[in-house]
Amino acid sequence: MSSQDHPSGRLIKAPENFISPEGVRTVFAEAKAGRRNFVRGAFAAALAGAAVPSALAQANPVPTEGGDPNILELPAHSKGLGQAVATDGYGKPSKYESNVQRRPSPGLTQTTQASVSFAPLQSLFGIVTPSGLHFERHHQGWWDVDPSKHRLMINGSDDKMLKKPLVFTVDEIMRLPSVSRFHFIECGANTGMEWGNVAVPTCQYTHGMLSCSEFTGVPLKILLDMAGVDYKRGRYVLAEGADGSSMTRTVPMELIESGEVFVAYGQNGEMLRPENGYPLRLVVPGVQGVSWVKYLRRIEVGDQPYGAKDEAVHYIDLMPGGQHRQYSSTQECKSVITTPSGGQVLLDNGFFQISGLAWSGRGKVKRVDISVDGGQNWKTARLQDPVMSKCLTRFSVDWVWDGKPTIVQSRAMDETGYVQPNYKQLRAVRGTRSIYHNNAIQSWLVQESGEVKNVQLS
Ligand SMILES: Nc1nc2c(c(=O)[nH]1)N[C@H]1C(S)=C(S)[C@@H](COP(=O)(O)O)O[C@H]1N2
Ligand SMILES: [Mo]
Repeated sequence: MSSQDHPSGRLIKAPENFISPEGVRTVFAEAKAGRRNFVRGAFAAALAGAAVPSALAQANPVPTEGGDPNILELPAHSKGLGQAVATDGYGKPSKYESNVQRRPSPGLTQTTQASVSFAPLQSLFGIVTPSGLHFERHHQGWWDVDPSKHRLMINGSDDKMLKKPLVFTVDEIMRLPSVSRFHFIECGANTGMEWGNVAVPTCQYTHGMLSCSEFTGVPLKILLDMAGVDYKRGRYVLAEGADGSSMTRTVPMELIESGEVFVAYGQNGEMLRPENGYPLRLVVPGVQGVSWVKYLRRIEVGDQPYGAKDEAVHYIDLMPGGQHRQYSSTQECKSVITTPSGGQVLLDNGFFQISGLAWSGRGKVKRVDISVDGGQNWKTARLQDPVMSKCLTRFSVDWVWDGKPTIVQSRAMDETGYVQPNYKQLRAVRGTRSIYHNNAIQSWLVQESGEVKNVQLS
């Protein structure tokens, strides 16, 4: 199909700017009662009030007669002298892109330190998340830690686990042989608000606890080898962060022996951002975000899982029948269409490129199928190179919207053959009361008005 055969559809971006700081405070104050309903209500009210003006402001229609002044009248930037080099020693995005922001979800948490901000997936291209837009999850606020004072200790749970406990400075870590790899990080609670029913309006909030970077660092195996770890005894490590949240997580030794787990200092070509764990964080590809311990200060080698608070009380899956599932760390195959997605408005019938992201904690994405009729028919999407293991993959498919209401969905498959489930399949196994590891197929309803809405098919 050629796009020339069809008029290209114009689209209004998702109105992510719609909740004022004051509105957010109000939502916080009232969020305690019936949280899910309240959050949904607040979004609906804010959308109704603010979406239309901001949407109109975004449009700059081309005049139908008299010529286009944007061409006919030379703008200042074509006539005058531009700004000097290094006006800004560290460059920033265009002022016209100021609504592309990571955002907290109103009413989700009681404090802003033990909280989360969501990456604006609907505004991003390709697979890399700009570091300043990387989602954040802090249990006790973030710190800008002085790297000259930061230390990483390697010790054993007893004398037999390793020959010699070691302490590294950041400089010492940075002298060692390094790797740079692209990986996604997804919080196990991503899409968690949607377990029971539809809760939030846009893909920033449904899927934005997801980001992807090129991380640089030293394989943890190298550090453990230097300490003379006994790999027969030491089958687990405990990773500990330096912030006040006492974040500690068990990582099985197989993952470390495979060479995949590394102690990162780099993110997208520069040092890690403070919000993301500067100066050192653990990268555990494919595993839920909580194990990617930030401000990493200690690795203890032991012979059994540690059952730390963030493994015994939090980050466990509530299963049907009152069962709990512990240590379900892998992020299973998942995908989401980012255009068109909730909160956006399609202004015309005609050609659109459907585009989105797919990922799997078990390896490469093998295939993504798209349905534009609520799951009756599926068409295989294009995967954009590079397709990398445990990394986001960008997919797209050409689509001509006939103006009728329809539901668009994406369904990813990974190289193990695992297929992303729909909500019915997922709930049959997992019930509806969990928070973590919701990887169900996302449905976006394109209404006749062109407005796109988050819906769930039962
Ligand atoms: N030290 C420390 N590490 C931490 C956390 C934290 O609060 N403190 N949060 C964890 C959780 S739950 C997630 S999802 C990821 C989030 O990483 P990000 O903030 O870089 O997106 O960091 C993990 N590592
Ligand atoms: Mo998380």
